Amino acid sequence: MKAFIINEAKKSVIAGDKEKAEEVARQGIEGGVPAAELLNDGFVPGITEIGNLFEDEKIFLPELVMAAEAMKAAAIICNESIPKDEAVTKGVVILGTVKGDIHDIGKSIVESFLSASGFEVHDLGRDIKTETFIEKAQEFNADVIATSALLTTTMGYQQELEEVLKEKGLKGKFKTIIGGAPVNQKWADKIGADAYAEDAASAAQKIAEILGV
Ligand code: B1M
Repeated sequence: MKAFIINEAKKSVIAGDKEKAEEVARQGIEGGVPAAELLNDGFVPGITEIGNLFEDEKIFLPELVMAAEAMKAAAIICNESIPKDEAVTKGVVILGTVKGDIHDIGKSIVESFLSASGFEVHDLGRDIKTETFIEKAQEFNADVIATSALLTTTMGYQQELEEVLKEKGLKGKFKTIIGGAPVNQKWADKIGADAYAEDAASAAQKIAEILGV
């Protein structure tokens, strides 16, 4: 049953079938399949395959958009099923996708994992300017600024954030963590980010590590 649901999840995203993806997500959650498994083993491999087909020009933007809509709808249902831990606050995190970048599916999964792990998360959304990350970090007295970038053309804004924080003398005040498909530890080291996380679960672990909580 579980293997069937997970396979259906993958197929629904590849088919760009939003209604089916929502139905499979609900069935999976109600049937006791953990949201993380539904996402990691079903929906995410589906959207990854679509990304590869798009890169190889075997499908085009309309199909990519339809698959993304199916993926996003399913991710919303999975994310909602992840319980938020409001009893404790391990730290305040400002989260968003950087300027010029509208990819937000992975960022929203990160939000769910961080909230479930006891962090107070202020998700600014996508296409967020460097100045806005800093203003919001000051407004909410944040511990961490967490940025997602999915494009090689936008990951430079993660570097800009480090530079502006330094210029403003705020580099030590706010820790930074970066993520997103084209990003890696080497990039984090190069730009001077405090941490890099490959996925949503490790984002929660890495933030706990850098804050020592
Ligand atoms: Co776009 N896109 N896209 N896209 N898209 C990519 C990124 C691409 C790799 C596809 C490809 O060609 N193979 C390619 C980028 C190439 C490059 O930069 N070199 C690409 C392109 C080119 C584009 C457009 C330029 C296409 C066009 O218009 N011609 C355009 C850009 C728009 C813009 O941003 N300005 C575009 C548009 C879109 C859609 C709108 C159709 C849609 C996004 C919808 C949305 O997000 N609301 C979309 C999608 C869906 C993808 C792919 C297929 C899937 C992304 C995704 O959601 N993955 C993607 C291919 C790919 O990545 N394989 C692709 C699932 C998600 C769960 O994973 O986001 O990686 P991910 O998040 C993971 C980890 O990365 C990590 O944890 C998450 C969960 O485990 N993580 C963090 C993410 N952020 C983190 C932050 C952290 C820590 C971990 O701490 C802060």
